[in-house]
Amino acid sequence: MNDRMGRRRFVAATGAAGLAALAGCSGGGDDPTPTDYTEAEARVAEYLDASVAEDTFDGTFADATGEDEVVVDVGADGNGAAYAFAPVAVRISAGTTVSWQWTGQGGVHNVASDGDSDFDFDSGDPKQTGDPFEQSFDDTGVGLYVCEPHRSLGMKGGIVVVE
Ligand SMILES: [Cu+2]
Repeated sequence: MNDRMGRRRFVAATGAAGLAALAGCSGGGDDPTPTDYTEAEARVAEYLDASVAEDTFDGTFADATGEDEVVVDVGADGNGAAYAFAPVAVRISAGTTVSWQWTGQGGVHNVASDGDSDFDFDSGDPKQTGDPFEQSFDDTGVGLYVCEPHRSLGMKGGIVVVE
């Protein structure tokens, strides 16, 4: 009987607050658990915490709301070498263009939407240098993406699009 009640209580705790708590726990450090995540931010944190190195995603979102264009470096330091996106998690306003720019470090990379991303986008074949990949995010939602060659190393990123 006690078991059953405990389980029911756990189910009730899931949702945005539950996800944020889980994301904080899996960080494993002494950092305070972020309790102020929105539901969208919790989705990004859950996606990143599953595999991205702790020194790459520290639970915070770069705030780029109100900007026309945001640059994300492809091949930034993280996940053991130049296997990260920077900023790895960013909050933008609807209508913002994200420009992924290749640093030339860490071999070849690409940008491909992944998981339960609300947006579909794909930069094409992995490359080491070349033109930026630009994508406009005109609706609110969550963008989750991965570098396919470095998926196993945790080269992933997330975007929260707010009004
Ligand atoms: Cu990569």
